[in-house]
Amino acid sequence: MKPVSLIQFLIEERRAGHINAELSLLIEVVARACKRIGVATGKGALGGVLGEAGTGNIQGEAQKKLDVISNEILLEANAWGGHLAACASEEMEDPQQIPDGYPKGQHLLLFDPLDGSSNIDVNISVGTIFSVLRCPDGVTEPKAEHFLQPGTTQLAAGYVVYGPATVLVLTFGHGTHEFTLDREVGSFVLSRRNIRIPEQATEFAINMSNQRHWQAPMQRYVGELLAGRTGPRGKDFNMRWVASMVADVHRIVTRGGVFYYPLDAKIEKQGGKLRIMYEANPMAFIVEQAGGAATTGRRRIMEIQPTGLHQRVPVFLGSKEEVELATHYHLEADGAMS
Ligand code: AFP
Repeated sequence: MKPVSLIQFLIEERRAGHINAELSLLIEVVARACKRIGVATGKGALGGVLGEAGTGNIQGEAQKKLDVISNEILLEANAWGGHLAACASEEMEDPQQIPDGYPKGQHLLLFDPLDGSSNIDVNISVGTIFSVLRCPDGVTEPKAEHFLQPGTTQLAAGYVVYGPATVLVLTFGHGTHEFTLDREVGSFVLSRRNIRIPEQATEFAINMSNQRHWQAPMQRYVGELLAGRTGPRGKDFNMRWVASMVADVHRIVTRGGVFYYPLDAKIEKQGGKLRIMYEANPMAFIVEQAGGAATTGRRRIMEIQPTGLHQRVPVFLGSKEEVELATHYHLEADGAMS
């Protein structure tokens, strides 16, 4: 079969009526920016890009040089194309407006420019996550409140993993598709169409060092996974934790499994670890479109009405039956299962 490039795929999606020309251009621009981020991360120590930037982001987290570089690459690439009304990023407190003199479009873009960046200095996969929303009608200078739309309204979501290969995973709400970067040619090529995540899992991803802080239903659920064949689940489970969400989710999108960042006593006040607008929602959209599920442990992530641009939520995602069981244990413990 002849390879299908990302550009060809986007034309097909336009013809099928799934996206318009502006959204197609937006995705092309984001993909091009991600190729540049991939080049920057790929240089490693030789590019002088490793280590701390010496600054902190809005969440009070130390920024790596590559966090700052990746953010600038995405902002710059998207400023002039005429497809965006504004951008918002993990690295900036407020949305970034389109500079004067450039045309504005209908879309809002949110991104985590370099997720998993604490892994960069040890040469472990990192990635970019993005989500696209429609700018509300009549809004010419979008503010944070205009981005606060539930995940169900996303027009597109994707991530790029910068690993041994650079891989883009994308959804417009008509299935989840994977593209692999052909580095010689410089173009993303369709490598899997309509990905399906197996409904059952034998692999789970969680940071076990937080175990003592977890709530009782999480203790029960993971306890049963660890008990394996001799416990109530009657089968053995394997465990993986890369600590780059993109890499952990990509494993699930490739061979199934589940990913959990639950609420625990340490992070209870902040509502969770992962950010809803540019981590949880886009990943939930991608996973659901591949037949998986994504909840907070209590409710579907994409139905939450966000209240802040940098709001955090607990995240349970991946193989449907497993996420449903973990969610069931939480609701049962809350007494919500009458
Ligand atoms: P960094 O971008 O600061 O490395 O954080 C990565 C992340 O947001 C997500 O990609 C991981 O799943 C999660 O944090 C890892 O968190 P722990 O370090 O608490 O395991």
